[in-house]
Amino acid sequence: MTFFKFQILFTGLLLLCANAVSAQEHVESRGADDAKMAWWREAKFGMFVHWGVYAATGGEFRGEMPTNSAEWMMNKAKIPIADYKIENVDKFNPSQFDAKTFVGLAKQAGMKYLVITAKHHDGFAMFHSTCSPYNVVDATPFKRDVMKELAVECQKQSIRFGFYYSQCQDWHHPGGMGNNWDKTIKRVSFDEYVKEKAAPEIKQLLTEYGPISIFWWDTPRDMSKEAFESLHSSTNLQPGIITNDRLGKEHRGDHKTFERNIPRKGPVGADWEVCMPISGSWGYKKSDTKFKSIPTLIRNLVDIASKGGNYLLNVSPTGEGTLLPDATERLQAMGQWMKINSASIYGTTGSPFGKLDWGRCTKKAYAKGSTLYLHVFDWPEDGKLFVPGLNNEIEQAYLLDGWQALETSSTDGGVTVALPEEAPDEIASVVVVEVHGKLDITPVLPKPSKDGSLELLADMAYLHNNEGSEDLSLLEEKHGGDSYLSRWSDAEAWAEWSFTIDKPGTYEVSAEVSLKEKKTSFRFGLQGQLQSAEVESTGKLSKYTETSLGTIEIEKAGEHTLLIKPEKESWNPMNLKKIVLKAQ
Ligand code: H79
Repeated sequence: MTFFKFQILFTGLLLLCANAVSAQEHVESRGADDAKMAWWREAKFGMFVHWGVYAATGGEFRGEMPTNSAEWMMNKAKIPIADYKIENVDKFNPSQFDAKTFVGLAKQAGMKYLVITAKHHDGFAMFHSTCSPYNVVDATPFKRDVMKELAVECQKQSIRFGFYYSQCQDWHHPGGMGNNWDKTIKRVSFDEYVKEKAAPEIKQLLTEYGPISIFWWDTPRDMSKEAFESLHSSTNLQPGIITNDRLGKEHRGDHKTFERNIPRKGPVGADWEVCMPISGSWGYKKSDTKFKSIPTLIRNLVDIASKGGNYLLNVSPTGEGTLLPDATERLQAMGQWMKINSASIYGTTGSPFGKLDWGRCTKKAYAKGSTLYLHVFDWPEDGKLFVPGLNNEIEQAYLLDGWQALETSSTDGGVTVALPEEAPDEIASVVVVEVHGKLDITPVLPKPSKDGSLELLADMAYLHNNEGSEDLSLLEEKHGGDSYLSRWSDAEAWAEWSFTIDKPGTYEVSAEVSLKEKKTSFRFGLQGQLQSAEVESTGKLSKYTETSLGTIEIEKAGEHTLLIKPEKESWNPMNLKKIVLKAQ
């Protein structure tokens, strides 16, 4: 080790110690629950597990695959309770299940907590319920309380443990919500279901399974005050337990939830979590090949952390009790990345910057300065990483992988970090920048040039595509130096641009697009004022033309956001190079 490297290592260690001491005081406060939420905010990354008797047939019912997401099979195929018992409950025998290996995988991936479906909407208890024999010990050939095994193992391996419990939908109990297909059910009231099943089961889960850190409700529906109170009060059985916002309508819980979707910005002043399956289905589904790529998964984690949220990534044990190699490989790859880069994730808060062309940023703020973790997705070819708007004095900059020191230079517009030629990681390389004093960042948003026209380029867009995951196809791609929005086959995916203007007024909006099909339609404009537009074929995707979309009114000077959202019924994939706004 050269002396220089040693010095960085030494400073690094000193900083680590200093940070450990001061971290507590300087975590951004979000209110009265700071102490309770501290571990969860630090953790950032958890494993969600959907496991139930639907896995026995991999979501198939008598040779048919009724649903996108296997845990919904009973509902989608309108399976009577008696048939679900024969086809799924009686066949649930996951003899390969080993809690130690399973929890070990979560740990290897760098996950700090695990939340598992104790009971999903099908009503089947994956634990030894004392109030209903419809459970894994009493009703399946397997006869093992898998929740107990996992609870014990998580404690051994220092993984925080939590339960998912479907409190309103229960397609088995005659008072549960959701089952309108099994005509043999002799209905009782929802309150009766709560009294006989939900409340006692929840109480049992919160008293007989050791320390429970999280209770994850799902699909809130209206219920009586009494039912709500009896479910809600049971969480007091575990002091410090964290609950989500899905118990009842308008009940906020401790954190917000985003399902299968990463918000463009984290909600301000709130804790939040994105849950998402690693593949297409939550529960194990035989034919599910929609595994998200390793780059997508790692960049999702980074993206969510850069917005201040947690990532709860779901895996789906099979009917044998194991994960498919597609899942384990991905978890291990995430773990490899975390091994080197986890300091840029754990305990960080969101980015102080707007959109960064090359990737994302997370930060840790201390009394005397801040650490910025620059996650470089697109390694600059000229070796210069420009950090726009950063005015602070730079104490030191280095690569997180190997701690190689990097030169920085400050200019009026920001800081440039000189990078080595090769990216340490193809997916996300972390450049650490330590700055002195309070963060001083000038927001940099695109604004009109002197002639009053404003170009919004493809690489300046925020994409709502879950970081290029397979569920939402829309990518920003580069050809010959220019960026394009492409592969926009999914009408749920959309794009937006933030910018600032000095002069309110009417602006003409045009777009440089290409389109193979006859035409496509979408809505565009400022948030809340979207209007329809249609563009005609350009013959092929490689041929671009500039088309006028119409005019918009911008009433105030300052920051604005322009959106383009596909029209679901009449969308055909178009490529987009840029949007141009011209003052009229
Ligand atoms: O447990 C997972 C889902 O089963 C559950 N929440 C996550 C964490 C969930 N319950 N309801 N919903 C999500 C929203 C409704 C989804 C549906 Fe569908 C759309 C039900 C029927 C169509 C997805 C696609 C599930 C089945 C088919």
